[in-house]
Order: sequence, then C-alpha cells, then structure tokens
Amino acid sequence: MRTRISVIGAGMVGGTCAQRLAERGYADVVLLDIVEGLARGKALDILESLPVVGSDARVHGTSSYDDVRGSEVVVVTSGIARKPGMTREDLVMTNAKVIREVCENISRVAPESIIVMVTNPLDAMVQLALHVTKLDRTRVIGQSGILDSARLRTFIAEELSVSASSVNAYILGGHGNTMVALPRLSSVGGVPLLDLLSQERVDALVERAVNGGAEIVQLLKTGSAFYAPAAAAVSMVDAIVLDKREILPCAVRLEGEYGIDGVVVGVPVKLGAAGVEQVLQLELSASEKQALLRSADAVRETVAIMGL
Ligand code: LAC
Repeated sequence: MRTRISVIGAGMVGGTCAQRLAERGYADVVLLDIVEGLARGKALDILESLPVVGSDARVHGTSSYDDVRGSEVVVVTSGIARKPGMTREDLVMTNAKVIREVCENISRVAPESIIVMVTNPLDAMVQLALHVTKLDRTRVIGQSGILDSARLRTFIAEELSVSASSVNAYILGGHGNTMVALPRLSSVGGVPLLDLLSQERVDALVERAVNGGAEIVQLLKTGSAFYAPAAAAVSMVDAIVLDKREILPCAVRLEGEYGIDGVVVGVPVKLGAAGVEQVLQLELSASEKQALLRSADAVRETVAIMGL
C-alpha cells in the first residue's frame, strides 16, 4: 500500500502543500476541507496537472474525515490567516475552535499519525493539538523555524550575492515577534556570518526576517504568506516519510531543555520516521538564552488565553 499523507484545510497553504506533495510522487495525498467542493476542486486540478509534471500520486479531495484514515502524516493548515495590522496571536480564539475540532477528528480516524501543525498562532496551536490528541510530543510538531530561517537565509544570500543553499542560519523561539535569531551561529560556506557582515547589517536582515510574515501580509492585504510556509511544512513531511533524520528548527514541547518546561517553542530537532527523534541543545549565550525564555513566556501567555 502506498503511503498516505493528509492535508487538512484547502486554503492557500493547504492547497500549495498538496500540490508540492503530489508533485514529489512518493505518497498519495488526501486534501480535506469542510467547505463543500473546495478540496475536491483543488485536488482534481492538482491531479490533472500530474501527467504534465510526471507524477503518479493519487490526489483525493474530500470533506469526510473517513478518507484521512491510515495517514502516516497529517498536515494541519485549517483556520483563518491574519489581515494587515493583526498579530498572529489575534487569531487565537477563532483558530483554537477550528483546531480543537480538527484534532478530535484526527484522533478518531488517524490516531497513529504524526501531526505537522501549520495554523497560527503556531506554538499555541501545537500546544492545543497535544492537549486534545494526547499524543506524545514527538508526534505533534509545528512548522515555523524552517520558514523564519528560510527568510533570513534569503536576505543574507541576497546581501552577499551567494546561493541561499550555502547559507546556514537559525531562527528559534516562538513564531511571533519574540522569535530568536542566532547570527552568532550562522555561517556562509562555513565562514561565520559576523566575519562577513557588520553587526548593523546583520541586525537589519534579522529584523526583516522577524517581520517577514507581516511584510507579506502588508503586500497581499487579503491574507498571509503561503508559498514559503507550504514549502517549509512539506520539507518536514519529507524528513518524516523519507526517514531523513534531518536537523530542522521545529516547534516542539520542551521538557526541561533550554531551562523551559511544558511550553512549545522552536528549537533544532532531528526529524525522522518516528517524528522528533531528538531535541538538540545548542550552547546559547546568556542573552540568547534570555531571549528564548522571553519567547517561551510570550507563548505561555497566548496558551493561557485558551484556558489550557
Ligand atoms: C508567516 C505566517 C504565515 O510567517 O505565519 O508568513
């Protein structure tokens, strides 16, 4: 039997995830949305693109959770996106209601799956999914750090006129304004970033990356980014389904690591077939550690709004 991956929510992120996954061809894709016809329409459109791109994946659009049964990975993208002027945290009450229901359904039909959460406010939604599904923290993982780091890598690559694939940069912490960039540990072709750019330039690039989501919202006006978030989520699915054991910054519930207990924030993890196979502990400076603790506090505040 072929591997099945489900994508919940057929909006811009969900549809783009389904497309990217279907084009890879290593699994069949179920795209689900409660809006009648939306997932079926997008899935059919993606399916009809596959003879052209050369993939044999089966793509199925549905409104029924029964079709999610047997999924190895479930990518959750449901909920509303922010509009100009909103923070990700402004979405918490609306999206918590949606995510609670989605997770109850996943528990019912695919209790063995690994959940990749994409919905904002990201860290709080991972925390809610852990609460509802009662799954181990290794199996409920949030997408944020890959996206935030990719933005920083893009800006560094542009500034230095090098391939972004030669740029190593990490952004950790919660997926909000308190996210924590680590320029000290960033490098370009193995050369420390701070040997190549002034602190001032690095600070400016970091600030643009931290505000990267808002920059896109401001331009689109009617929604938020979806190409890069979908690419980031799909790279997590790759790592899991292909058992890559890739080191990626992901949102995971910490249990004492970095001096944080019971809060979801982004840290580097080893991602493979079992989900989070290891939480990596970087040596942080005092100020970096402070910033991570502050970010965890911000996540705690958002989680408290949900009454968890
Ligand atoms: C972003 C949103 C989707 O960072 O969280 O673009």
